[in-house]
Amino acid sequence: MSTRRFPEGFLWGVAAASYQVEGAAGEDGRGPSIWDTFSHTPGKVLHGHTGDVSVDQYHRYPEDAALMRDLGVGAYRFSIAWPRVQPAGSGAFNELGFDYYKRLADELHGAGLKAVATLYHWDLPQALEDAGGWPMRDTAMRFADYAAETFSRLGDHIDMWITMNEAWCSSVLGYHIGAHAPGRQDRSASWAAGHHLLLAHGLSVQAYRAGGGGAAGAAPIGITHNLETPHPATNRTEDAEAADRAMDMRTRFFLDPIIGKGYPRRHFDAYPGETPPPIETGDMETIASPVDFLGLNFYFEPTLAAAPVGQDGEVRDGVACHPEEFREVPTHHERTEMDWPVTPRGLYRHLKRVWEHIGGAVPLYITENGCAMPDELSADGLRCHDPRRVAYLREHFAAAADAIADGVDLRGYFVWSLIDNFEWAYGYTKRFGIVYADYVNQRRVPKDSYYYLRGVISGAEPV
Ligand code: IFM
Repeated sequence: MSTRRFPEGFLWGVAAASYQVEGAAGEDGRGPSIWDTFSHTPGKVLHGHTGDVSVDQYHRYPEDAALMRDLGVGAYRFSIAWPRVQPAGSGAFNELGFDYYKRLADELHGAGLKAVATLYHWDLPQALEDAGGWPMRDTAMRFADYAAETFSRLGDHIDMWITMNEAWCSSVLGYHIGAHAPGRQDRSASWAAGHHLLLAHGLSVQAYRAGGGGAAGAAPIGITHNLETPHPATNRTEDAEAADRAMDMRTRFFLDPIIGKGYPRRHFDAYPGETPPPIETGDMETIASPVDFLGLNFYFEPTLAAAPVGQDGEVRDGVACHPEEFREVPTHHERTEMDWPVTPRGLYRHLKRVWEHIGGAVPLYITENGCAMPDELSADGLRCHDPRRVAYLREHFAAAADAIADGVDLRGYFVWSLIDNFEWAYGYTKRFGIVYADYVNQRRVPKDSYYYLRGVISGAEPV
């Protein structure tokens, strides 16, 4: 029997994000976001799915809070939809939007949970995208205003703040690859977007420290990244170098400025025809404003090999080219419905490497971890057996416990997700929840993984 333990006070939680679960897209004065526009554009999201209704958490949050109370978690990580509280992204704020998040936080507190709020989980007000979006510096200024107002209106209700979720996705998937809203394809624009997302983070931390945090201004504030610490496919030097190069955009670009190390310049040098991010005097100091913790979203550890530089689809000497000198190689690992490899020991390595990279400067939280599996309801409709998710969680929990035992200051772990939801460009085709969502009648059915997590939290299940 395993003797692994999580420390006293370890914060267990579940996570979700506004556009993925709230629905109520046109209610109570909410403005349109880039994800409304994107999902309503034919061909952008599988089957034309949208977040218009989703799992209707906007109306069903009491039921979801009760599920979390019975689960025994200490916190719910949700996000605030910027266009719900400031419909046009500048100018007037919407009282009804703030009211919703107050009700949600009160319900969570009543259920014995902490309210962990993310200020930006990708739903940029459409009006700001119309004005140029994240590649424009002004968007960071608008975010700082939105953040300051939100701190002062909701400060008494929120126990922990996260400024940004996965700025890599917003900048690279949104402005370079185009698979996410707003669907643009321009690498220089994505670098500018990345810089402005980080600047927006730094400005909002400064606003918070300057006293915008309300009575609860003592709540910790941090940022969540989906960093990658890839594994080289072989021990050949070129593969090790490729794995290291991949860390420039995926990890160093987003993490190093936060810890005061600036951008990895060699990354921009590798693309001489393109424009590096537009950095103004003082920006790097702003971005490096001290945070209280770093949130990490971890799903898998990629295995990378060197690849000849070329366009996607180009093949040279029998090897597929890649625009960035590295390619992901197939491995023996089990794969999830997202076609992501299941690499729990990769989580151990990731935590250790990030912890060493930041020199132990701030505590870590796993703010997302989970998997999409082919879940189905039992014949009687009362259960959902998801043994592969249970195994996935068990192995990742073990890896996290081992990292703690080996010196990493990991303070909490949020499973993604509380409930099946809108998985961005995949619509509702990927189920990440530990609670099954019946999208026809909005019935919630806890999966076996829900009961497993409950056992881990109560101590009944060994890790
Ligand atoms: O659903 C997403 C979430 O919004 C951000 N992190 C990854 C999850 C799974 O793809």
